[in-house]
Amino acid sequence: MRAMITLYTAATPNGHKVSIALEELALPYELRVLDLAAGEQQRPGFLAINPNGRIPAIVDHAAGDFAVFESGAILVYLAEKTGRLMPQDAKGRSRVLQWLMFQMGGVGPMMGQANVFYRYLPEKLQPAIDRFQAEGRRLFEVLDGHLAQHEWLAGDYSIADIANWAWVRTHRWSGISIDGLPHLRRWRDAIRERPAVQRGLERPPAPLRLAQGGSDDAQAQAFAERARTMVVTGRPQPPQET
Ligand SMILES: N[C@@H](CCC(=O)N[C@@H](CS)C(=O)NCC(=O)O)C(=O)O
Repeated sequence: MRAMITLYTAATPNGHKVSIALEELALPYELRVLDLAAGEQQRPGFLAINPNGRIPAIVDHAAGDFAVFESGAILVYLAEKTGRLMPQDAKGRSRVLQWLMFQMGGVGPMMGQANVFYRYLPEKLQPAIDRFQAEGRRLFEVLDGHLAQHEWLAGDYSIADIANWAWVRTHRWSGISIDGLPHLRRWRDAIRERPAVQRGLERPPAPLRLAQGGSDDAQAQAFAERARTMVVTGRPQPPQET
């Protein structure tokens, strides 16, 4: 039987946000894992689902094959579809959206650029590395300050926690320390314990070293090499549609 939802994804923080949410919501879904270094995200078939040529994206077969792209928009769609992981009153919903936007406009882009300049580009542009790592650290301090007073980012555990957590867990890969941020660490550890989160990180499996930040083992080097190919070529040639 066909799953309710198809998730187009890869083993990245933005992809894992959605697989974790789907696991938390216990929605039946199937994975289509795209090879980003090979440019599968630029195939016409996928561009019809996400014209931006990026993962993640979903197609909801239970809603007339409705396609959604942008990880934040997907999380909101899933929360609204199920009435879970986000309150329905205006203020509660707004609190969740504030911390979701904080991740989408801040944590994700800053850590993403830190990864590009710190890990992937062959040239080491130190001012760029410093800028993105410092801004990432500043955002972590904002999270830590808020979590000093609150168990979760916005009321109960929500899509805002999932979105931020999927990036924060990879802080070592971006070269950004969480030393001296005990509340962020407490929250990071608590979310990591959730069975649905652990299942979501397996779909597809997170590269071990992405979270641990080591660069000296073969797995980390292979991951960085593939990401470098994608960043340097900018727009990989799409393989033949199959
Ligand atoms: N704002 C987008 C970002 C999506 C994004 O950048 N996805 C990356 C993987 S995390 C990707 O597909 N990269 C492929 C490429 O750069 O060609 C979202 O949150 O969905």
